[in-house]
Order: sequence, then C-alpha cells, then structure tokens
Amino acid sequence: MSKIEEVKAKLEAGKAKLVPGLVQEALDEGAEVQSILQAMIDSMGVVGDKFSAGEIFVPEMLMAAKAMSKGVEVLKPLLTGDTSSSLGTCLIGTVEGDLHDIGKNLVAMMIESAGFTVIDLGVDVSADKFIEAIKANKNVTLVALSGLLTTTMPALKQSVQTIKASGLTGFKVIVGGAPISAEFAASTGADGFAPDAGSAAVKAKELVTA
Ligand code: B1M
Repeated sequence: MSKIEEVKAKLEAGKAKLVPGLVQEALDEGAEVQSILQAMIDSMGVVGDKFSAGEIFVPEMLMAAKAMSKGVEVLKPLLTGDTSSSLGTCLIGTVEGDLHDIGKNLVAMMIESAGFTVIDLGVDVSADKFIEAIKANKNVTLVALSGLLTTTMPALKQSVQTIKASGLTGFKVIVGGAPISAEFAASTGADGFAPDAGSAAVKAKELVTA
C-alpha cells in the first residue's frame, strides 16, 4: 500500500491521530501536496457514500472530518505559501443552518494565499452576521459564502440577496459548495462562483481586480 493509500485508509477510518504523521511521511517520500489533498478530498466522498448507504453514521463522519482537518493542518504551510495581503479583506463563512467547514476552510486558505486578509466567521452564519461583519471591518472587498447541503441552498440564496439589498457597497460576493452549480449561483445574484478551492482563489482575485 502506498503512503497516500494509507492516508486514505486511515482518514476513512477516522484515525485523527495517525493521519497527520502519514501525511508528513507521504510528503517526505516525495508525494505532491495537491495529490495528497485530492486523495483526502476523495476519501471524504467515500465517507459520504458510506453514510448515504447506511454503512456509517454521523459520529463516524465527524471522526473522518477531524482526521481530514488534522491532515490539512500539515499541508497548510505548503498550500498557502507567501500570503502578502493587498487585495483587501475577505469575509468567509458557511451559511445559516450548515455546519460543514472543511471545504470552507480550504477555500479560506487558498483565498488568503491569493493576497486577501481573511476573516473566517465560521459555520451557521446568518445574513445579519455577514452584514454586521461587513460594517465592523475595514476594506471588505469580498464576501464568500459556502453551502454544503441542498437544504441550506435557500439560505445561501437568501443571504446573498439580503447582503446585496443591505445598501452596503465596495465588495463582491462569491459562492460555492458541493451542491452549488454555476446556474444556481447566478440565480442568487452573487458576483461569482467557483467549484473548488483553487478556482475560488482565482475567481476571488479576478472579481476584485476587474
Ligand atoms: Co454531512 N453531509 N451532514 N457532515 N457530510 C454531506 C454534505 C452529504 C453529501 C453526505 C451524504 O449524504 N452523502 C449530505 C448532504 C446531502 C444533501 O445535501 N443532499 C450530508 C448530510 C445529510 C449531513 C447531515 C444532515 C447528516 C445528519 O445529521 N443526518 C448533517 C447536517 C449538519 C448541518 O450542517 N446542519 C451532516 C453533518 C456532518 C458532520 C458534522 C458529521 C460532518 C462535517 C464536519 C465538518 O465539516 N467539520 C459531515 C461530513 C464530513 C460530510 C461529508 C462526508 C464530507 C464533507 C467534506 O468535508 N468534504 C459530506 C459528503 C461529501 O462531501 N461527499 C457530507 C470534503 C471537502 C473538501 O469538500 O466541502 O465539498 P467540500 O468543499 C469543496 C467544494 O464544495 C468547494 O471547494 C471545496 C474544496 O475544493 N467549496 C467552495 C466549498 N465551499 C466553497 C465556497 C466557495 C467556492 C467553492 O466560494 C465561496
């Protein structure tokens, strides 16, 4: 079994204490950062499929999520690189009713590495909380909303519309998350959409420099 396969196996088994060491070993053996990250993302897909099939339950999903977060911590310095902040402040959060944060955290990391100062509002973030944060922080140029549940897609749309209707200006809004399509994103009134963390950073930069 290759080191990356070991990372996947232990992540899927929710072994949060073992995954960081294995990720480091994979790096030491010369595995590419992006390959390790993609393998971990794929494993979360496997975990989701097992959940859908009734083979595992919420506690096992949570343990796998912890293992993934611990593995990402090892990769973070290599993913972010030089983080010179000149594109302003990005507020990011997972929308109201939604507790998934792994994808949002990856997007935050990549947006930071693109040159933003990132303020992470966490999960279950209401439209009002986004608006308070826009008012409370200087030079907010980007507001990023993540949504992972089909049941919170309406909250994502509502949040974008409430933020846009607030009368506050000077920033662009970007949305994304597994169930969000380009078409749905456009229907929310958001300025931009990205399907993954890497393209979110590219889109973010494009939106505020256009
Ligand atoms: Co949940 N969950 N979960 N879960 N969970 C999913 C999403 C699900 C697909 C699993 C399944 O059934 N197959 C399913 C949703 C089905 C649907 O909506 N139709 C689901 C469900 C049903 C639930 C609960 C309702 C289960 C229950 O309680 N019965 C519950 C809801 C809780 C709530 O939020 N209110 C729940 C709970 C949880 C845990 C708390 C146990 C845990 C989350 C822990 C955490 O995040 N800290 C969890 C997990 C781990 C998952 C899966 C297995 C993995 C999610 C993940 O981290 N993926 C997930 C199955 C799956 O994804 N296949 C599942 C890896 C991550 C890197 O990918 O988040 O997609 P992702 O992020 C990507 C892109 O989406 C994109 O970039 C990222 C990386 O490139 N992206 C953006 C994300 N945000 C973006 C923002 C952008 C741009 C791109 O711009 C701003």
